[in-house]
Amino acid sequence: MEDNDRIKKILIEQGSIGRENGKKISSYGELSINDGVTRPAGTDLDKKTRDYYTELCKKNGFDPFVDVFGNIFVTIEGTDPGIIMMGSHLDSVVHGGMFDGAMGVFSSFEVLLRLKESGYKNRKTIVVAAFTGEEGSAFHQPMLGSNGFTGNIPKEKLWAIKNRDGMDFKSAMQRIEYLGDSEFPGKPEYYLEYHIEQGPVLEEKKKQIGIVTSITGQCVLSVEVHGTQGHSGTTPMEMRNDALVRAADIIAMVDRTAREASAKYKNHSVGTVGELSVDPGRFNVIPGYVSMKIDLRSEHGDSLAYMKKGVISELETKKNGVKIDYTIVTEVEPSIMSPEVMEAIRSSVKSLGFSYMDMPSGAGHDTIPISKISKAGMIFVPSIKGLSHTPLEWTDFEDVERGLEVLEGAVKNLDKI
Ligand code: HGY
Ligand code: MN
Ligand code: MN
Repeated sequence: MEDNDRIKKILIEQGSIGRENGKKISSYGELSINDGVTRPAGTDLDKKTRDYYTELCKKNGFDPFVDVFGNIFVTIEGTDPGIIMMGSHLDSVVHGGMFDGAMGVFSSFEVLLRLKESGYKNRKTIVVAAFTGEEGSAFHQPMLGSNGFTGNIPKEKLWAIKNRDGMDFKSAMQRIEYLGDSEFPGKPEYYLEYHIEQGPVLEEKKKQIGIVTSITGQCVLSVEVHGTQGHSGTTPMEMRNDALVRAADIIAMVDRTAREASAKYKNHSVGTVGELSVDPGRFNVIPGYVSMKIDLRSEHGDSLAYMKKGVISELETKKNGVKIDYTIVTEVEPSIMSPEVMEAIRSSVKSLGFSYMDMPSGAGHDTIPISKISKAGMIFVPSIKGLSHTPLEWTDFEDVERGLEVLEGAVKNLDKI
């Protein structure tokens, strides 16, 4: 297996965009927890990454198409009907790594280049998509571009979604000059997403490739706790309506319910409160207001429902004299991958002789909405120590190359159908 320098060079270059110190990192040992990648959708750093990608496409003879959601598409037209699409996202979480999403987009483009350079005669049209705002790190909604592309969120509603600075999606994408004036013509018959595992399983099981069976179900709730702001010195304990104390109850309850669900259903159920803001957030003021997001996930619908029920009953319990408002930001059942696409991936892995295993995905992906309109599958490669959504996220370039070759083989297998 040749270690293709081109994709390695590109991943190292793009990995410096949005990194605090702008360093080009070429090995795991060079990573620092204090030096992550931050490229939220619609920001200047998102633009810089998009510009880097579109320049790469143009330099190689492609003409990128940008749709009304800022999704970027490059295409090799086929002679027969049907679209095979490969895709992922270029945006990142705040203070994250350089592989989540980006590895999939740049590797999918590398596959397109290899098909073109080898003179491969594709029957179906083959497309690479870079979807906008998968992470939800700028806007209060994840998987923006793929939800727009599939019609899961109507255009006008999606365009009006605001980011954390209060700017709506349409204005933010116009500002970075990535808002097209039409939708991409056509929907994929087959969709493949190549992605890092973001968990410890492949490394633990010593497997080179993961063939995804399903993607976790998810329920994200946005919660506001309204208490009474006051003086931390003069206000007696029995007179307080402390918003942060009530929020602490809820956080502990989310953790407890997820552990209960994992034990009760013997599966991978998780609950997290990773985003919280306290107002006014000073040591000598009783917190009057807390806003936070609750992220519940499970590979099975019944355990997700168990957690959601428990959390909502806690949110609706009157305590501490505070008022709680909540909305459900996203709610999606587990997404089952297409057996036909899984088979195309499996036969590609076998012909390459790599070790592999079938596995669920605990992370969400653009494949979730896309799998509702097409036959979809995902290819995973190992994450060192299972780390992701952290500056220490890393995948060896030999693994990147292996997954890329599996992707190319799977595309060719689907093209034969
Ligand atoms: O949150 C997720 O699982 C994905 O990385 N956006
Ligand atoms: Mn991702
Ligand atoms: Mn992610």
